[in-house]
Amino acid sequence: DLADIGVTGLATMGRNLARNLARHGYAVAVHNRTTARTQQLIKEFGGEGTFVPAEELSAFVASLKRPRRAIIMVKAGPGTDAVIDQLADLMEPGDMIVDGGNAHFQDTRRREAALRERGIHFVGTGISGGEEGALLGPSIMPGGSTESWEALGPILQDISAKVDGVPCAVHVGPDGAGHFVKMVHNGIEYSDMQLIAESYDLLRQALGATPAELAEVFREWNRGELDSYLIEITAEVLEQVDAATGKPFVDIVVDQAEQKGTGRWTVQSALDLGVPVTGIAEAVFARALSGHPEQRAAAASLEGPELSGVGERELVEDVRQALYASKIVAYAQGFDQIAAASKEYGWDVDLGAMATIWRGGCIIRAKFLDRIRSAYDADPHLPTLLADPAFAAALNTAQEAWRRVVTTAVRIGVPTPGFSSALAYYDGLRRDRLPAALVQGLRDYFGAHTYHRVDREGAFHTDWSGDRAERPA
Ligand code: NBP
Repeated sequence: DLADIGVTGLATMGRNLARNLARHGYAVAVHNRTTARTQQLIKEFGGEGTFVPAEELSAFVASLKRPRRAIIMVKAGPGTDAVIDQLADLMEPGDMIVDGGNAHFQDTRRREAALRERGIHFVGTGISGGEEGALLGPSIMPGGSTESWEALGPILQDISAKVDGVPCAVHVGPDGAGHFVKMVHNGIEYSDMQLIAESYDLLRQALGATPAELAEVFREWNRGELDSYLIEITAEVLEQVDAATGKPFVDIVVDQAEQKGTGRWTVQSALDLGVPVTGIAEAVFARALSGHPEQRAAAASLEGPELSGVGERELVEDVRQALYASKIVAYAQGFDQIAAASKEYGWDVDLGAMATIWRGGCIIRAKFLDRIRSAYDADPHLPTLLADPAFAAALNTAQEAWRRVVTTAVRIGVPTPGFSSALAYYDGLRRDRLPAALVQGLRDYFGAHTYHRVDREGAFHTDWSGDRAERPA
């Protein structure tokens, strides 16, 4: 019998995705470059459903029903190109190749265009939720053609996470749209984690609180509007005690945060699109700063204020509000970036639907996303999430606490780039006049770049080096 769908690349993610498919009743062809992994899957989990193992890629392709549906789950990069080439040579027009790895969306656009020439559907698909999500239900963000979504959508929705019965999988848009949205998801994840880390750091330094006490604070926060997977696991990580030393786990971990690159990609793309994703950028840079021990050692003797025991208990609620407000800003920026890319590449992404599919399965899953969905339901053309009445009300409530938190952090010398830059963005966006007027004036002075007037149409230039009279440009 022929398989309904196939998975090639059976490391952590591919293996669990194949099992998820089999558990949902699909006959799954399985293949891996190194055959031992395929054999291991059949040996350990063969009883979970119908697997059709293949040693050679040609046998794998031959075992698929037409039109063929093959999911690639290999390490992103040149390996993916190699596997796509091999698969495409074995396939026929109308067949579908799904790349479930973390590819860069520009690679996905290139691959999609090349395969489209050959009549093969290439479906770059963001999959979030890590190992557990792949097995129990991830959030799935497929790009590619509408025809491919018709053939793949029901299967992907079947194996995805569900929230209130709604699958966390929708067709994001053509070509690279799925991988783009997955990239921004990861960027937002960076920002969420940075804001959590700043909250922890500030409360620990200002109150002299222990990690175990702070675990309780996060647990409490998880009962309110901050309810989310990342806040929940923060409590678990903070209360963990190292068995070897008896110290808090967080104190025995080297304080250098690593990154695989999707946060950096998000910021690079935002720079190209001209979208200020300051929350994500600060999170990426904070990790980069942590990763320079030689500079940190060289700067360690620089002076700062006294650190500990200077805060009041009210600071806990203030920090909660600052975290929530900064989170709204970071998401607003991330959604702006998706909107800008959607326009640039003609994707027509439904922003509310993105909030919907991130509610379950993925790392940034949170109650909060329901609010974002409601905001776009109420106004699909919302210029910024900050202007949604519910978010505006939340920001108005939080802004005083947010300022106190940033002030306290500056006063005691605890770096809070996430909180501070989010507040600066908030203040920048709400200002009626920005000093950009002066910047533009300077540009006209040294480079004759011209300016527009507030009271008349047209571009103007002042003859700065001559009579300083204004002329139409
Ligand atoms: P890895 O990213 O560790 O990749 C290992 C797999 O790639 C193995 O099956 C390996 O085959 C195969 N492979 C490589 Br490497 N080069 C190959 C080549 N030239 N030809 C054929 N196969 C090749 O696996 P993973 O952690 O399961 O992740 C898979 C994808 O999913 C990645 O793109 C990752 O970014 C993405 N992703 C991962 C997570 C996560 O939480 N881990 C979450 C979301 C997305 P071999 O067995 O023969 O060496």
